[in-house]
Amino acid sequence: MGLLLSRLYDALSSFSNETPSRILMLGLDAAGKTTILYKVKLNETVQTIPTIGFNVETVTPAPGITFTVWDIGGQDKIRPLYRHYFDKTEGLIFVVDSSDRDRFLEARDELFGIISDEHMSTVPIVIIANKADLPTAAKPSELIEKLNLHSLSRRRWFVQSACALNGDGIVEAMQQLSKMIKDNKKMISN
Ligand SMILES: Nc1nc2c(ncn2[C@@H]2O[C@H](COP(=O)(O)OP(=O)(O)OP(=O)(O)O)[C@@H](O)[C@H]2O)c(=O)[nH]1
Ligand SMILES: [Mg+2]
Repeated sequence: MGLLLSRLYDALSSFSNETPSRILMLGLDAAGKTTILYKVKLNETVQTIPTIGFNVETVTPAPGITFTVWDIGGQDKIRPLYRHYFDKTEGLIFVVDSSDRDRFLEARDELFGIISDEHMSTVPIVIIANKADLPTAAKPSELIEKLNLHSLSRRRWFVQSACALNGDGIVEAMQQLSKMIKDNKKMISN
């Protein structure tokens, strides 16, 4: 009965007029951000080209969760523009190509640069360890170490292994982010 009620609640809340949470999806170029966005939006694996500027879509990855996701191009020339999108962000999805070990340091520096901004100081983060289908992909535990994530004290974060091509792990990542955003709001309102 409890399960039935909670499913009913989820179904009803998916029709609610609740304002979508504002989510930023960032990460180095070619990490897979745009592929993830359109997998969630269209349930299709789209052919992408490098994003110059941004894509923005409102998505409902699971019942009761509505996000407006801003996917900003990750090329180094564009990254200085990130800060213009920070204000009022409620959650950060940071996408990493988990097979590209040569760029883990660059990804780490980029992530820590983003979250050092005052507008991002309490924003929860889901790190998507993307391209988990590739044989050389690092496991979340390796990524946690290489990205020095344990140093993120007093902030909610979670690492989700995923493959944007077939969608594995993407809904789970969004559910985790939604949960952390709700927990953050509860904490702030208490
Ligand atoms: N094998 C594999 N390839 C992926 C996966 N996700 C994305 N790709 C590929 O990675 C390449 C880059 O993907 P994009 O989604 O364009 O990357 P992006 O992060 O949006 O890149 P920018 O727009 O330049 O910031 C494309 O060729 C995708 O097909 C994945 O999970 N596995
Ligand atoms: Mg892109």
